[in-house]
Amino acid sequence: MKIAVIIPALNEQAAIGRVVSGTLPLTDRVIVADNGSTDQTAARARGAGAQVVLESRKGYGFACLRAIREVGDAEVIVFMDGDYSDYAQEIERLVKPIAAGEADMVIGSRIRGHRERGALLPHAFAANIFFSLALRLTCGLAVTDIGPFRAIRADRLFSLEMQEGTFGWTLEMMIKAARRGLRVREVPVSYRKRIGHSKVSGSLSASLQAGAKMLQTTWRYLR
Ligand SMILES: Nc1nc2c(ncn2[C@@H]2O[C@H](COP(=O)(O)OP(=O)(O)O)[C@@H](O)[C@H]2O)c(=O)[nH]1
Ligand SMILES: [Mg+2]
Repeated sequence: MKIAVIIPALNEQAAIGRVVSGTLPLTDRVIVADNGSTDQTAARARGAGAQVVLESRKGYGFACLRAIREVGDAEVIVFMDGDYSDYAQEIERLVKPIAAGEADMVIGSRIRGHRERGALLPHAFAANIFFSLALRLTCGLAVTDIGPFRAIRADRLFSLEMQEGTFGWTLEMMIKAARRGLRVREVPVSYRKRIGHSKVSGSLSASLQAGAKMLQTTWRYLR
């Protein structure tokens, strides 16, 4: 299947070149969604061979919404972080159940996979378990993580009519997928320590803000 990879990125100049060059040979198209980085992220992504789209509205979801307009004829869309935490070789593992016709969306679980020490900070670990449990209880989704490293059939993603501009994006996708009867699977993925500085879990205020957005999103789409 034709695979497009979307990488939302904010000030990831130290990591993005490596992420793109590791991903490009394994896929058909790599799109970096730059959210107004003030460093060399866009230039380095382009230099490594990615297509770069710019989104001025701040937010992980807005960057993803902008990038999905560029996937062309891709049949599967993979979302991956730009900080070198995810293993590009594992894209195959995410896409396999979709290519086999067994799933519409596959979530990479860092909880079930191998984590390098310190890669997923304790509060991020706890938050992901919490939201997974909430989805299990309310939507019957058998997941252990709200992992951003995931794959979804392109036609199914467009049918979800995604809207969320914030870090709630990943939850919106999962809740809508469950509610609309998409076949959702989870596979273990590995997770290593990022290159560069975390924009979210590394800071208390950003973690609280992201957590609040995730709570709001869960509430909005479950209602
Ligand atoms: N487009 C966009 N990407 C973001 C934003 N904030 C973080 N990211 C990206 O989202 C991914 C996850 O952020 P990261 O800082 O690694 O958060 P953490 O993994 O929770 O510590 C990385 O690829 C970031 O570059 C944002 O406001 N806009
Ligand atoms: Mg990260």
